[in-house]
Amino acid sequence: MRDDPWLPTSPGFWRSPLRGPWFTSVLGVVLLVGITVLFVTGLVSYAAYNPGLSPVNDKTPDKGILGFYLFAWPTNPHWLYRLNQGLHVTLGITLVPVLLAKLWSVVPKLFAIPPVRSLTHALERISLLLLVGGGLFEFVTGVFNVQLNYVFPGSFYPLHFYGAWVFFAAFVAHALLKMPTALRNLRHVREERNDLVSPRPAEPTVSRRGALWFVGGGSLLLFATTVGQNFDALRRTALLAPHGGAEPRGGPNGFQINKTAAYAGVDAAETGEDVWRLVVTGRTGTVRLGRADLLRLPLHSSALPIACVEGWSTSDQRWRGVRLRDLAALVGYDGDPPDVLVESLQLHGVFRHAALRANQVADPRSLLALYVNGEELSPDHGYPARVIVPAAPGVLNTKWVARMTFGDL
Ligand SMILES: Nc1nc2c(c(=O)[nH]1)N[C@H]1C(S)=C(S)[C@@H](COP(=O)(O)O)O[C@H]1N2
Ligand SMILES: [Mo]
Repeated sequence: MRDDPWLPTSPGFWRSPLRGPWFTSVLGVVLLVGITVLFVTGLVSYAAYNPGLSPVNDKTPDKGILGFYLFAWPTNPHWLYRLNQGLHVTLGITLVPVLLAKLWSVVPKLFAIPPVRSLTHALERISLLLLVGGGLFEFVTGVFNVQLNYVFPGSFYPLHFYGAWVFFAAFVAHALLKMPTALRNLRHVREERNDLVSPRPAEPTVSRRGALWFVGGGSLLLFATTVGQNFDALRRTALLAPHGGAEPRGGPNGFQINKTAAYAGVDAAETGEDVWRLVVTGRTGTVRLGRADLLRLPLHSSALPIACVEGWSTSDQRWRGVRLRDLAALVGYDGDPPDVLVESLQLHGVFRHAALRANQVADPRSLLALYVNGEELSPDHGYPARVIVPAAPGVLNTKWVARMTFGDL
């Protein structure tokens, strides 16, 4: 039965002459570098939410020891999140063909019998299960979040965060175990016999190098149709990105929109000059400001991008509005502003509110914006007022702001 070539448990069943230590090792080394970068940029991206600041930003229970590294997210340089997240998402998508090819190259091992030969072998197989399962899980949740526009509202972060730690732990163990073999395989292009090499290989239809070019070509194609979502001039080339394609409209407000006012259930009846009031609360009580009141405060400009966790971003837009720290000063915080909870007119949805840390409030470029690129905000970009903070992920830039509560959260 063991040698019945009709069963996947038989080594003779797997006939591709491409499989072998060299092919697997090349892909492994590419993933070693790529996945390490994905892991680091992913952890950094998670920190950017200030997840420890308030359950409003992130509800991951018991980040516990896995959250040991979290730090107060800085506001400099102002493109920090844009770069980090652009790298994370673009690289993740680019590596999909490499991951699939790597899994294909070792798939006979999945069917090897006996499934477990010894205790060490059992441990190795469990770590492989975590590695393959964890890897697929991270790539699938990541791609779904990007493509389907937050299919897991609120639960994506904990899933992707815990998954990343499980995956990376298995990945490190695997890399340490296999590194010496991989390096040896890369030096001796001549094939050693191992259990990846088919005992009765079929006629080759493509060389190993040709197959690698094929995988690399797939990666290049994905890269070329994704990376453009981070650059206004290239956006049209981002065919595979949900926020690629043409700009939404022309004009000053003609840049990417995450959720429209209609989607958020915010309608014109709530945002008109005579109904909308911004309610600001702090140490000295509450003040209510209409748009005309805000316009009488000192207005400032800052050039800042919108950079979404989904991996798309805009170039710098010119925002104009009231400094967050000036609003804090109105309710009793002169000089040293505290954290703030920002709530919007939107009644449902995880992004209807966000917490900002004191350093973000204090930055002179952080605004409650009323204008963008010389024009009033459009309804979809958050009219009558939205937050914009340097270096922060898009979700912290709350649109249709209704209420700001200053004080240590
Ligand atoms: N009230 C509210 N604010 C919000 C959101 C939302 O859904 N509701 N989406 C956020 C997200 S995820 C992003 S990326 C930015 C996008 O801003 P834009 O649509 O103006 O480009 O808005 C943020 N502000
Ligand atoms: Mo976003």
